[in-house]
Amino acid sequence: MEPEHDVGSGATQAGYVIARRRCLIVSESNSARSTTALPSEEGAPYAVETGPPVPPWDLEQVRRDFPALSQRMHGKPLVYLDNAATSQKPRQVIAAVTRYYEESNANVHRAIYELGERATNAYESARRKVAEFINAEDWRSIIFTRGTTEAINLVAYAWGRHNLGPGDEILITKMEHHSNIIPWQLLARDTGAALRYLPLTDDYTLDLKDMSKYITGSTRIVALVHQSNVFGTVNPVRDIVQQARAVGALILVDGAQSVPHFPVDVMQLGCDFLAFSGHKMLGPTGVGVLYARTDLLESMEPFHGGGEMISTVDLQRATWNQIPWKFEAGTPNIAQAVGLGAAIDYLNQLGMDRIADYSKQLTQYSREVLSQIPHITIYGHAPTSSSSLPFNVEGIHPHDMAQLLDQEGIAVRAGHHCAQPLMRCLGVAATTRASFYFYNTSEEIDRLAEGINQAVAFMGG
Ligand code: 7TS
Repeated sequence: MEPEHDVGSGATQAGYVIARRRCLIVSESNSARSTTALPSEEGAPYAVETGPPVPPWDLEQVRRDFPALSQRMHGKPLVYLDNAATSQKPRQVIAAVTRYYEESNANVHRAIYELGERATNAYESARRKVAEFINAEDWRSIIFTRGTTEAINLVAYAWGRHNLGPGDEILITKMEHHSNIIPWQLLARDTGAALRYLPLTDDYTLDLKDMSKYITGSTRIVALVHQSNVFGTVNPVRDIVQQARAVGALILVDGAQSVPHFPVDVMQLGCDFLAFSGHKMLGPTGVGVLYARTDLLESMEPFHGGGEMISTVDLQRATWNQIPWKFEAGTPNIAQAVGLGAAIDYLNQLGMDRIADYSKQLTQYSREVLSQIPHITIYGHAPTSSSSLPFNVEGIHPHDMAQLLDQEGIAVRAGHHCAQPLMRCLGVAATTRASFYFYNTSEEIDRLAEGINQAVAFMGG
């Protein structure tokens, strides 16, 4: 369905120029730094230079589409900065789900009546929208799952358990979310394959200089995150795809954080699998996507058994439905898929390029503002990183920080962010993380900085 208004109309190009500077973000504590003057590239001190980003759309109008954002928490206007965990939902998505239940609800594919046809059309047209959104060549490449986690498990079970054995290697990275670690640990345990990790550099980007040591003739699959849920770092997937191709390995990309934030084109990436979640890109919970090359899907065994995924069933045997339905056992999340379709319409109206630009500028601005706080450590500083800012303030536990910020109506996440191996690389058990989306404002970032300063004062810093 269409948004109720043109969410992209009246756009002005963001008048925000990122000044040349030495990277402000440190991997060590900022305690030695002046709170008002930061080192410029020439070594002269300067304060925040760039100013707040100008959104390329009418931000107030966009925010009115998100009912949850206009609430108050503890008497203060909500500042929602936990977008890496899940995004808020616009009215257009909520309305699409409601309308589906009011006008089209029936089970899909089997009904020989009009209502059933409506449900099937709504569900299958959402699949086509997803295919177009990530530039998949064939809509049959799109499998609806519950989310990224299920999509990765699908590959580990339906491909991995039938194709790997002792002597084979699975390569992941130290930057992964647990969803892209545990399925491979289980697969390695069950098949005898080895699980290896691409290391990180000192500045917490992927260390690609000895890639040929890690991507070898034994590597059968490389599974890596496109954009880190902790740092927001965007990894150079295309380079890694080329290396993997050279040894005949498959590539799975965890797109849980990338697909919501910038244009992702599977043809351009050249990956074999891409997993992502609807709920992080304005869609409902309970729906996600596995994109996979159709020839791989044809050759793979089913994941779950049950209705919908079969063609014929005998007492001892069965044959499988065509793809993609071979991988969608049972009644699917129909309304949620319809909601995801509406979410894609909304994102397309804004434009994924403009979403990416604004997110980047917002993240840059937050780095500048937060890096002026005494005794703060902001982790990671890859130039490609966006949408996420993990930090700690000396002497304040991240959970205390999140709780104190909550009192100010500011929602951030504290913990290991389901990335314990990465936390170990950082040498910490947890961080506080602010993560942004296109509906966030620079004023909200100013409030975050103010909230952190108040927390420091409260804790006697
Ligand atoms: N991969 C990445 C990179 C993620 O960020 C997440 C969720 C997942 C996989 C799992 O997605 P799901 O929809 O299947 O749960 N990340 C986060 C987070 O950073 N905080 O809460 C969930």
